Formats: sequence, structure tokens, C-alpha cells
Amino acid sequence: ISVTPLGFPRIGARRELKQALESFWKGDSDAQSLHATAAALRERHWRLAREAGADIVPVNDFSLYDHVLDTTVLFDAIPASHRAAFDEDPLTGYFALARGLQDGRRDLRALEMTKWFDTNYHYLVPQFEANQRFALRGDKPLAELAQAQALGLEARPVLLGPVSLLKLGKRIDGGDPRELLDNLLPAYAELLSKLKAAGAQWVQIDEPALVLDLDDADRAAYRRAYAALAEVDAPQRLLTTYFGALGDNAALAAQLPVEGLHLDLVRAPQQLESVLPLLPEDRALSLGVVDGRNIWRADLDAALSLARRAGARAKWLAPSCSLLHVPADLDLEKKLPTPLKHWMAYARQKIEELRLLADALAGNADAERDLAAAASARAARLASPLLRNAGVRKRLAAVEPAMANRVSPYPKRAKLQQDRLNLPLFPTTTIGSFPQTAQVRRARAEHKAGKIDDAAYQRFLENETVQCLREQEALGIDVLVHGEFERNDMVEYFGEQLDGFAFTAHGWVQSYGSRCVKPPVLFGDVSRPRAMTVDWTRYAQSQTDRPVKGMLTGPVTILQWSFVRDDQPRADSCRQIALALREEVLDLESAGIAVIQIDEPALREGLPLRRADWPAYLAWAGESFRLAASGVGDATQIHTHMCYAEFNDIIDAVAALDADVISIETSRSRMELLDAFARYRYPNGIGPGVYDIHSPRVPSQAEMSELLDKALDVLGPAQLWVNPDCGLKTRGWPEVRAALQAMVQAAQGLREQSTAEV
Ligand code: THG
Ligand code: ZN
Repeated sequence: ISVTPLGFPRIGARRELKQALESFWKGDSDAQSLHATAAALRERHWRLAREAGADIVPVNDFSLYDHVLDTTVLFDAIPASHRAAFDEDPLTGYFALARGLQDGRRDLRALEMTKWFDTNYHYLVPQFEANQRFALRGDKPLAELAQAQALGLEARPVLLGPVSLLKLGKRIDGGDPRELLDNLLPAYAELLSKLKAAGAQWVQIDEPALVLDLDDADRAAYRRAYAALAEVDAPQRLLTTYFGALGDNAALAAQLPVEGLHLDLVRAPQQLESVLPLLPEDRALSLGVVDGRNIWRADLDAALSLARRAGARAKWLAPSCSLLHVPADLDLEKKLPTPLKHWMAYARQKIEELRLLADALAGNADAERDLAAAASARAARLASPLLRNAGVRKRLAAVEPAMANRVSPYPKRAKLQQDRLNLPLFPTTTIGSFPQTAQVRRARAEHKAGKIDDAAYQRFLENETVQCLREQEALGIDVLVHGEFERNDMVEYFGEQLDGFAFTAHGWVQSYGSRCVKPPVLFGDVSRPRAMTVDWTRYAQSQTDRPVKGMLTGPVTILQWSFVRDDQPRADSCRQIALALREEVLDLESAGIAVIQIDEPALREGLPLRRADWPAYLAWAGESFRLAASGVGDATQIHTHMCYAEFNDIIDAVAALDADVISIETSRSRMELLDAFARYRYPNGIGPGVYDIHSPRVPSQAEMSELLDKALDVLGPAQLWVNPDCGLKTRGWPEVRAALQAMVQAAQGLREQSTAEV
């Protein structure tokens, strides 16, 4: 049995790819040096995987930005608007699709970005034309295969499969992307035959869509696609499924004409038993037995029995999914508390676990001893008193249903809030963060390293906060924020202050492009030893007459963006976080803060992949939010914020959160998302984002006015708030100033229009 990861983290243990990309974008380095860094990282990751015990390394899992974008480009599905930039210089065209491009000559929008299944990774949504043509463009998979071969490595190219690719994309005419399958397949066929000619024995074809609810057209597309590819003189095909059980698609997946099938046996260990009898005699299995989505050491005994049960069919041992979603190497962590570090595994350690399993299966006596040691480390975690806090359990048991409801219904609250806040029509605000400049990051790093003392750092942050308030006042924004200069990542910031969480130094995971996050590690019962945000919020409010929003991350998002414990249901962990946040909300209210935002950007991506599991999730997720939010009086205004949410199918649950105001991402999708709110007649305040903050491009006032007009087609004027799509921390001050100025002018334009009409 051989060990083969499905993909490896690409950003680099020290985020080398991030540095290289950002330096290239700034114009500080050239394409050649970016490509050199990329090649060096690929080589390092292959060697690292080999040393950790992989027999075969994945190739073409690397990407300069996103593997879905790579696939779109590989098959030449480049939108007409961007084609000229591409033909002039492919790298410029590629990054124009990823990030937009604004120079003297061109003003190109970025592709829409959305979450990859239920992960915190974003992919760029392929944008197909009505009758999209495809062709093989460039040689990325072949070149990366050649690079690995030249190093003497056995390599398995990774491709995103045709049906998943189409299902992840959109057609600009609103048509069904699956209708493009017959156009697409010849390009895949050509690539497969070239890979064969280049010496690939196997090719890994990722079809994660096979774990979703499929309809007849999906199933037909799968059959047609794989029947066509079976005709090709191709490497042997390993069809990979992950992020859940095949469920009712098991028979379909088992019957597709491929040589191998990968199963996620971490999220769905029980599916081995149901899939085995469906498989043809000659189908090989890749067993995903180590969790690619979490950082705990695996239950190797359980993995071993799965492998034994699979018997002779088991050809590969693998993580459940690509290791893209975990950090690279635990060895870099020098400051993690000892018991915790013993309980954890990053990408490299996960490959070592697989090696151990493979050796144990081969009857190696040393491996059997190491296996026993691993089992006792895992048992030690599950039995550790660090995981349990009796006080937390008692408070949770005492929660009454009424604690999850506001005192009065929205109309009454809205009136009391307006009496208190006295805001103009179309109030303007921002989502929370302002640019985290190099200076802010440097000060944080120097403070962390002990180079500047607490008092000096405090003064620095106060100064940044006041300047930020002055900027907002000068721009004419109505509801201010303090800017969050004291925070690193929002989730990390709360994780650091809550008991039950640990934080890492090198636990970086790619979020999009060069942007990474360091998810906190939720290992035990959660409590709040002291107030977390009250001092900064109170300070900011003392510096201005305008209302300052208190800014919190909601319980579902803290849960969703952390590595979570696997010894209790997610719902239980979420309620614990909610209770801790409820205390914080009440402390903010007592400090005189009139507007409190509880962000839930991850509510949508936390949805289970199968609809049958939605109601249970939405019930506990919604309850957790309301538990955190509902302790306040009627005159305190609760805001929430969500990114990239397809609201159509969860609008009831969003409305049930009963936030007084919700701000949502809408600008890249040109307000499409609002339809759901309109159809539902959503009653509370809404701020549909009018400024795409994920791109350095500055939108014009006209563009924002147009978006607001679109919003007013479906929303009442009293409902409409004006704000960017998301927080501004990744942007620079000049663009933010320009964009917010245009945004405030757009709001003022609307106000003038509406007084003229009255
Ligand atoms: N935090 C977490 N996950 C997220 C977001 C977040 N997922 C969705 C969305 N927001 C992703 N957006 C970003 C935006 C910026 C950054 C990361 C994700 C970012 N990261 C810093 C970087 O890469 O330089 C590092 C973080 C830091 O400064 O400490 O800028 O907000 N968890
Ligand atoms: Zn957002």
C-alpha cells in the first residue's frame, strides 16, 4: 500500500509564496523571480512529503493564486473582457482575473470569489459564456510533472474534474454550465493523453461535487463525462471525492469507468462498508483516513481497521482531502504548550502518520510500537482535565429559551434606536477594520518581540484609533468604527482572549491568493476570563460625538474559522462560545455603546453540504447567534455582517437572527444576492456592499450610485444602509479614502434625490 497526499499546502511554512506574490504585485520583483520562488516551493514540498514518508507526490496542486482559476485558464475559459490582457502577458491576465486590474489603459474587474465547499478557502468562480469554447492553453500540469520527474520523484498530476469545474462556475447568460460539458471534454481528453505521453502512470481527478446532493442532470453529466474520458489513451484515473460521504451517489461513483476511487473516511468512516459491495472487482481504493481539515493526531487504530477491512483493494493511504486546509509543519511551533503539541499534527505530521500506518500494515514491528504511542497520546487528550470546565457546563445547562429572544419585535426596537441615534436616511458605515498598514503590522511585531513596551504600544494604537475616527468624520460617515488596529485576525484575536482556545505561531492556512489565516485551536470548554473589546470601544467612543460600533465576531464564525475539538458536537462548542460573547455584548452595552455588530461571515459556509442536514445546523447556529445578541435592551442596535452568502436558500434563517441591520457582500455579484431579501420582504435594515474591498480597484461614485439604485428597486428607503462589502484591513489608505468619499457622495446623492421627491 502506498502513501499519497491528494495535495499539499502551497503557501510555504513561512508564507514564502505570499511574500513573493506581494512583492511582485508591488513591482518590487519580476515574473522570473516569482516563478523561481514557486518552483523552489514545489520542490521543497515534494521533498518534504517524500521525507515524511509519501511514496508518490501530487503535482499541479500548486497554484500562484487558486487552483480553480488555474483550471479555468488551463481550458481557456477566459472572459472576453480579459483576453487582451492575457494575450499581451499571461501572468498579467491571470492576476487581472484574480484581483482586477486598473492602470491607465485598462479597468478590469476580478472574477467573483466564493468559498470552496464548507472550507475557509476561496476560489474564483469560473465565468462561462453561453456557448463557451474550451481549448488546452499552456502546459501547467505537464510542466509541473516534468519538474517532479526531473527530481526523480514518482508524481501524480492532480486535476479538478470536469463536472465539478462546471458546477463551480456560472454562465454569464444565467444558463446551465453543465450544458457546456460536451465542449469541455475534448480539452480534458487532450490533456489526459499528453499526461500519459509524458509518463504519468496515474492521474488524480478531483470530483468533490460527488458528495453533494445531485440531480438527474448531474448524474447524467458524470456518466457522460467519464464514459468519454474512458475512451482516451490516458493514465489510469483515480477519481477523488472528499468533504463527506458519497451517500446516494455511491452507486454512481462506484460505476464510473475509472481505475481508482478515493473516499473520505474521516467525515464518513461508515461509508466504506456501504461502498465496498458496489465496487467492480478491479477498482482500487484510496483511503482517506487522516483528517485533512483538522490538526488533531489521527485515531490510527480506527484507520488501521478501515484499511484492513478494505483489504486487497486498498492501494493508497491518504488524508481525507488535500492538505491545503491545514498548516505545513508542526515542528516549527516552539511555543505551543507541551500537552497540546503532543496532540496535534500538521501536513507533514499527517503524512508521517500515514507512513506509520502503511508500515504497520506491512507488519513492521517498530511501526506497531509507534502506533501504540500515538494511540496513548490521543487517549491522553480525550481524558485531559484541560478539556473540561464545570462552571461552563453549569451555565450552559441553565440557559432558558427566552435568553435567545430580543425584548420587543423589530419595529418597536427600530423606533427606539432611531430616537437614540438620530441617523439620516441611507446611513453610511463601514464593516469594522481599516487598513492594517505596514506601520501597524510593524508596531505589533515589535511589541510582540519586546522591542516596544506596553505603554508605547498603547499610545501608538490610541493614536491610530483617533486618526481613523477623524478620517471617518472628515469623510462624513455616520456610524463609526474604531478601526481594529489592536487586532490581528478577528478570529485569532478572540481566540487569544478566550479560555479553551490555544493559538499557534506557524499555523498558517491559505484563505485566498496571498492572504492567510491562523485558525485558533479550540481544545476545551470556552469561557471569557475578562472583557475583550470594551476598553478599546469605550476609548473610541470617548473621542467622538458620533456613534461608534462595538465589533465582535459571532459564535458560528469563531467556531467555523477555528480548528475545533472532535470530542463533542460542534453545536455544543458553539453554544459555549455564544455564552462568552453574550457577556461581552452586555459589557459593551453597559459601557454606553449603542450599536454592536456581531459578524457572522461564516454562517453560510458552515452549512452542511447535504440539505438534509441543514435544519439541524441552522437551528443551533441561529440559536447561538441569538443567545450572544439578545441580552441587550431594545434601544441597542445589533448589526451583523456576512460575506459571500448565497442567501436564497437560507433567507428564513438569516431573518430569524433578527439582527437590526445586516451588511452583506453584493458588489462582485452586482446585487444579485438582494433578490432573496426582496422576495422574502426582509423587514430589518440591510447594507448591501457597494464597494468590492477584495480588489485594489477604486469604484466610482456613479458605479456605487447605480448599485444603490438597483438595491432601491427591491428595498424600502428606510431599510437601506450604505457600506462597503467587507472590512478594509487589506486595503491601503489612499484607495480607501477615495472609495469611501465616493460612497458617502453616493449616499448623499440618494438623500437629495429622495428629499426632492417628497
Ligand atoms: N478571518 C478569518 N477567516 C476569514 C476572514 C477573516 N475568511 C474569510 C475572509 N475573512 C477572508 N479574508 C481575509 C482577509 C485578509 C486576510 C485573511 C483573510 C489577511 N491575512 C493576513 C495576511 O495574509 O497577511 C494575516 C493575518 C494577520 O494579519 O494576522 O490579511 O478575516 N479567520
Ligand atoms: Zn465580509
